[in-house]
Amino acid sequence: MTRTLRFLLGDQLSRSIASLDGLDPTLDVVVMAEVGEEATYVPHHKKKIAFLFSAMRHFADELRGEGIAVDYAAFAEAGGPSSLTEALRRAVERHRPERIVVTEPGEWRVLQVMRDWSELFGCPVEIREDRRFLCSTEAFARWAEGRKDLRMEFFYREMRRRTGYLMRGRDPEGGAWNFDKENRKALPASLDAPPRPSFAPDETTRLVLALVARDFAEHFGDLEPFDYPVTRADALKALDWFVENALPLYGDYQDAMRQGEPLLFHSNLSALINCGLLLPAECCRRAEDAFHAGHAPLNAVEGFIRQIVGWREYVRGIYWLKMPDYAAENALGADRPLPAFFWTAETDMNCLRKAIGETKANAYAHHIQRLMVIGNFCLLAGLDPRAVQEWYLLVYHDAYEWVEMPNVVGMILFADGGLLASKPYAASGAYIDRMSDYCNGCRYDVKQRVGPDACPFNPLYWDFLARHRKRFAGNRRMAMMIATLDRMDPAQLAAMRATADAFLTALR
Ligand code: FAD
Ligand code: DLZ
Ligand code: SF4
Repeated sequence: MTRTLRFLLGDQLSRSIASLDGLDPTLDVVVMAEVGEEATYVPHHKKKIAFLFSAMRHFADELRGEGIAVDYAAFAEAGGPSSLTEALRRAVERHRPERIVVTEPGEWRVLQVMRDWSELFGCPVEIREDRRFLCSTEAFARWAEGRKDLRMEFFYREMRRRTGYLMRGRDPEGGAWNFDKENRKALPASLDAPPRPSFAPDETTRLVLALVARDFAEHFGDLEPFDYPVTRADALKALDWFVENALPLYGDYQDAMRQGEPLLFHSNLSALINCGLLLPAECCRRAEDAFHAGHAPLNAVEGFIRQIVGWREYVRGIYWLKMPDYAAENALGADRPLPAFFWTAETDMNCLRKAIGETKANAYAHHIQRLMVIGNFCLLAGLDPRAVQEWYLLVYHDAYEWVEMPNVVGMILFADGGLLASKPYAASGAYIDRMSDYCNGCRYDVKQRVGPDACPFNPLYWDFLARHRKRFAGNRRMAMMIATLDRMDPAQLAAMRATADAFLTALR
């Protein structure tokens, strides 16, 4: 007899996840399933599917190693369960449980489905809080209630107080909450990024790689080489490596970009945290310990902790606060389809060629590539928010709607009209030139603003400001840019706008 079925989703691979609380190995069964619907509701990058299926299989083996019964459905195109609901229906028929226990899912879409399960299966379904997050959706809603301004910075301070990270009593370590001003250095040519550890595929991963090559051949991205950690033990090694080798310079060069160096000093831990192999709290604690041990400076550790207890928790709060309407936001009325080079990386714009090419190869790009290169282009070119959301959700190994959507809708596209960002993250080519070496290898000239050789970011930037002048005129943080726009020689502005128009018309 089975007392409780505990259904674990592919991004819930933590031994301390709430749905495993109170598990009785003599009576309970854990259910896990690789299903086509989750892999194809957007056609995820091949590496993301391989990573998750392999991590799921390893996690199931670890549970079995503890003597826990796991009913695992491996992916099968014919005959296998096609959806989470179908997988659970079959498991309920097999085990006839007294109840089902799950942890709340990361996506609104899945929560709607989960809420129907009890009636569908005639069995009580308990949906438990996802305690991996340091702020529950209810606590976030309480924080947001009645506030006019939902800026991340205010939320972050409260999270610092609540968690105690980098606090001295009631005051922040170092006398300030945020050391971002120190975190915008350009990378010196003489400084090399530290070599990364590689995690060679074992037999389980090799089987998954063969499956993905066969059944998801049409999906975006390169499947191999694949060297990602897929177990808790290897994820911990990746965290150790980061804290030891990259964290000390993480802050200084957080915004820098270099050709051929996709990671620089970034952690590459997001996919591991999001699927449960690492806990956000343990990553912050490790970074904080490195600060107290004198191994990493405050600007690096504060910057890293802010990304996790600040941005990561904040975007999740915004997602659950604003869904389902958030998905359809389009405050700037953008409607241009994605250009073909988003899938091929074949463009003369070197920064985009590199950032999209690395995305295709690695299912990863670091934050500034996502925000200030690809995102900046999406904003300035007026790309359709729904198409941009889908692209970001399918190309990155760490992408789930709860984190992807606010970053796209709020952070890069300003499609929520300024709920998340106080001003759009719009920049001309000069920003990319300052923070990277991309412009050296580009067929466009970053100094030019007009004509066929002008860096497209320059005319697009001014055209964007001119197009939305009325909306941004009232925004204090945009005052300088609007004043520069207003002072511009009308003939020069017209020439730039014609250059932008010619570029956009030629986009396919
Ligand atoms: P690091 O620079 O080492 O940062 C440390 C950790 O902080 C990350 O692992 C991540 O957990 C967290 N973090 C940093 N920035 C953010 C942020 N803005 N929002 C949430 N968490 C953050 N991150 C995802 O995990 N999944 C996504 O689908 C995703 N989509 C994004 C889409 C856009 C348009 C943008 C601008 C950002 C997106 N991010 C997303 C946030 C961020 O770019 C990635 O978390 C980061 O690049 C992952 O690399 P890393 O682990 O090396 O990060
Ligand atoms: C992303 C993903 C993929 C590709 N495949 C599966 C799967 O086969 N089975 C599963 O349980 N979960 C998968 N996931 C993760 C889910 O999409 C994720 O749990 C939901 O989007 C909620 O965050
Ligand atoms: Fe990108 Fe413009 Fe620099 Fe080319 S010149 S790499 S398009 S910013």
